[in-house]
Amino acid sequence: MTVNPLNPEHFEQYDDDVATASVKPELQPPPMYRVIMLNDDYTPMDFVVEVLETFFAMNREQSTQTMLAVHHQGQAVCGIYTRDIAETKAHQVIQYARDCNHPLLCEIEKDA
Ligand code: TYC
Repeated sequence: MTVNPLNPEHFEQYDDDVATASVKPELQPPPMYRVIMLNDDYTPMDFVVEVLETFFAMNREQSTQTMLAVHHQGQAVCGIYTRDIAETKAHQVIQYARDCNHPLLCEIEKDA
């Protein structure tokens, strides 16, 4: 960035003959990703509720409502995270479901 000596945020310190400017770093919040759970005809409802409680820290009420939203609408957002965390959660859910012989799937998409 350009240092503007008239901008009070660009605070100047003088050390003998040398002027240095300390400026706030310009940080952007990281892009966020939704983890989306998909409906299927075979995964038992109580298994989906257990998954939502285990991987998305939902209580029984939240996980039941989310499971029913997926069941009736085809999909629902179960959490919004930074990219690495969203990818990890989606992989963990798919692997756990696979280990339990259920076809449950999750995907991720960039948040608006
Ligand atoms: N549709 C499934 C059933 O009738 C239940 C289900 C809900 C499956 C949500 C997947 O993400 C899901 N057993």
